[in-house]
Amino acid sequence: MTDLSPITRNGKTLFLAYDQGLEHGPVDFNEKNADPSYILELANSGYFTGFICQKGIAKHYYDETKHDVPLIVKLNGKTKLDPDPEPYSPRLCSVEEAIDLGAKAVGYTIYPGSKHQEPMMNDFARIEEVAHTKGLPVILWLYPRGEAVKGKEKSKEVSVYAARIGLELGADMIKMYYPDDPAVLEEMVRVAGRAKLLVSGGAKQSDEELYNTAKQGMEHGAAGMAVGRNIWQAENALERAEKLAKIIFNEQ
Ligand code: FBP
Repeated sequence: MTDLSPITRNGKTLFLAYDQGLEHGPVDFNEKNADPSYILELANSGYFTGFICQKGIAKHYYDETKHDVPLIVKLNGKTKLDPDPEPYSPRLCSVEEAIDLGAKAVGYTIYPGSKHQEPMMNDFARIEEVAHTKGLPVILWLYPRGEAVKGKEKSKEVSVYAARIGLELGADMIKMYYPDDPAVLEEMVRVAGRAKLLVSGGAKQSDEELYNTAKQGMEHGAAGMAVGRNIWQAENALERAEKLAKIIFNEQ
């Protein structure tokens, strides 16, 4: 079993995600949060068990002597400029390069249902093998997409199948959207077995909505959250981080 202690607290997880500059483009940013130094300050506040970014941000901004928050390098990614409705996320970084940058874990996205799922699965298999040989936890983003699952991305059938894919492929943690139904989440957690399920933050939510997502997720078996925009786009980013940490780590 991979040692997950470097990226968990009380066995639970709260990651700050900052790969949206590649995935969505600068449209997500304002002057303050376009600056990776500001995001790393937030990530280093003590509330997070990991900071997720692409290799360029890690290379230019992450400093192991200054930042205590564990680094998680995303090994693949895509842009919104690609017109293909069947998403493909190519590999952009190796496990070895991520380790050299200081990574304590690596991340990878697969889009189950996409016509291109096979090369992503093959690539992930290689990454999983190398990372685990080196003792690094592997986090798999599983976002059902493409014509085959259109309109069913958050359905019980597809969500539960996608969660199981994470276990079958050897991920330590899987990151998925909250399915909007606690019973479906429980089923996803059940079929994911020993692969821990993390709930994604998604687009803007109010304070109450965000805390409710966290509470519901934790009550129904999730092992934590990976949040991006709902933290660093918020005026009260640190207050939100503190509150999420209390919910997730069960600290009063
Ligand atoms: P957010 O909390 O900002 O949604 O980030 C989570 C995340 O998984 C990021 O890691 C990734 O960049 C983004 O969502 C992908 O969003 P999508 O593919 O849904 O546009």
